[in-house]
Amino acid sequence: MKLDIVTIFPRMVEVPLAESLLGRAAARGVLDVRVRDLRDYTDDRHRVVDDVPYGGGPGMVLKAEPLFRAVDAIRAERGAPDAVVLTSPQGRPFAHREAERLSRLERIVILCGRYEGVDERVREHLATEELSIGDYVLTGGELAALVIADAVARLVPGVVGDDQSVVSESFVRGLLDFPHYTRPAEFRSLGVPPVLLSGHHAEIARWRKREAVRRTLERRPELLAAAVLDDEERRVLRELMETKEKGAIS
Ligand code: JD2
Repeated sequence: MKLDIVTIFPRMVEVPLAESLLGRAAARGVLDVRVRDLRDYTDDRHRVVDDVPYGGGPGMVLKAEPLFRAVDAIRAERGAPDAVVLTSPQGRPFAHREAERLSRLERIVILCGRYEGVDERVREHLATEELSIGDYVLTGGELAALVIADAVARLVPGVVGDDQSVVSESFVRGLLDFPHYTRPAEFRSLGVPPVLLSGHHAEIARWRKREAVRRTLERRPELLAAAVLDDEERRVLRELMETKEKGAIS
């Protein structure tokens, strides 16, 4: 996968990428990530990327021209992108489904906005999609771009060591993860659920399913509507919902 990230704060993006799993994947050649300084695509002496908003009002707006020129350069050097993602608080919610979709593309560009936002012509005529990583306001698109890059790239085959752990994990199936423990078996007098030490693989699998369903029901019940459950998980869910109802009555 070829990934280009366009920003006025390249170091803010380069450092986390280099330190993470994605840096190692890039080093092995599985991923080809390039961070581009938006100011390199200006044509004035002061490398200006922002301007005052038409219609007035506070704050500045990221200019359209440097962003269009950056994507033109990426197209020339790397081939036509399959997606040009604009990060913004107005975007569609980014979730695991979007990460999976983007992970199947060969060339992706992510544009990081700043200031009060970007010229609307970027949204309408340059970006192919607009995504938001959550309902809170950041100071710019860099952290959102890193979140998207991380979630997408780890789904590219060969980026994470074990492909199996990627397919079996939490959001793929729509349930929260079960609890994990490692050695020692007793830590500051805190134990580990005995079933995990028992060596009974079938019982361990059942316990994990039960805990995953229990946590999801307690913390994120809205996920259950879309979750793909097997017979055992459905049985456990029914059982937990019955005990919950009884608890509510008494
Ligand atoms: C951004 C800003 C509009 C006030 C470019 C914020 C985002 N989930 C998310 N929260 N915030 C962002 C985000 C993304 C890009 C920009 N700002 C600051 N914009 C109103 C402040 C500028 C995502 N994705």
